[in-house]
Amino acid sequence: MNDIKSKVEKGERLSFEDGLFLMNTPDLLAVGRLADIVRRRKNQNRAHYIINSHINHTNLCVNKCRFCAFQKEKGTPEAYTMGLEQIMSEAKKSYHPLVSEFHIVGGLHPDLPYSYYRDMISSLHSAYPAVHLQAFTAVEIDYFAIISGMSLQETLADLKSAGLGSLPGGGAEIFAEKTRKKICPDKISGDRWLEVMKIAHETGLRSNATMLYGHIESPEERIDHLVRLRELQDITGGFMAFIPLAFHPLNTELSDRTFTSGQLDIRMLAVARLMLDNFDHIKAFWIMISPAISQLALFFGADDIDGTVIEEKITNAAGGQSGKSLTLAQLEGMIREAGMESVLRDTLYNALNREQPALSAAN
Ligand code: V47
Repeated sequence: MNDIKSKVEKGERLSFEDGLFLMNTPDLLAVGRLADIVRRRKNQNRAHYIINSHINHTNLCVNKCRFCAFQKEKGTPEAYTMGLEQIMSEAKKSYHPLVSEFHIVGGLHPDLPYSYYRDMISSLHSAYPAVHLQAFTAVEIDYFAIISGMSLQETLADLKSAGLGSLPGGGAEIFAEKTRKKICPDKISGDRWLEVMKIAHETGLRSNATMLYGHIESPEERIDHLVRLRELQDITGGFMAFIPLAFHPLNTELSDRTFTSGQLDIRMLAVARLMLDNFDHIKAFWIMISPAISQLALFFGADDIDGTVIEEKITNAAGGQSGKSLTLAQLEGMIREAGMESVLRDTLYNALNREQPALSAAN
């Protein structure tokens, strides 16, 4: 631990072995103290939150991931696909002038044409030009390239010209091939996920990155995942935030697994903060790990607790207990009570003026 401490204090990069040690040491508080040094170096006393709304346009998906409770079969009672009008009406329902982001993720629908996704983006962008559209994981982008017959570059550039602002970090799951094949055999490989992100960054679209943990992955695979993200970030610098996603087992094919523990949730965030020395932000997504643990995470490397969210369906389908939305006052209260300065941000981490958000930063 002393070796690692000295590297952190000098701002030196940690090795794979260092990461594994941090993943396994019983001294969680020591890991947290080191993560807090990096957090403060990068973000001082600031903790970020955003006023956003999630739109999940369809739960039909040709990938049948074993960890997913959101995916439904065509023709079953719970299957749904929103038409463009319904998407616009969902957006209208959740919109108010403080909303700065629509976060849009859906399944890989078996039949919809590429024009559905392009129209969704251009219609939302025309109706809400000041709202940043963070939409479509790398997995969805790869699928759109297939159904449209365009290259990845063309697909991304086309969506960007329609109004796409950035990519969320989903679909990364765990990169390690053996485990990835077991939990999501139909999904694109980890290497392909990284390739899509590389091209997105080269196209001028920034993105987030995630990792699904707490299923059947090993500590080595978690560190391998972080190292691969760090390597791509060295090349492109396009990632904004890393978000560890805690596996929720209910209604999934891995329902014999337990929910993640508080110590693992906190440790994952702290180790990510220490390993991802080239990421500016580590996000504790309260929907996945509860508002209480997210608040504690601010002492263990996290500088962001995501947002109001309004309605999220993916975690909810798999037994999420944290509810569907938090108010602005609740998010601010959590941060202030932790002794930090709450910063209302937009998707790209520009600070917004709470009274006049639309005037304070350009999307
Ligand atoms: O890719 C699916 C995960 C992701 C389960 O970029 C599950 O800011 C837990 O990526 N238990 C989609 N997780 C959501 C996502 C996301 C969320 C919040 C913020 C951002 C961001 C991105 O949800 C999927 C998958 O990894 N997921 N099923 C489950 N049972």
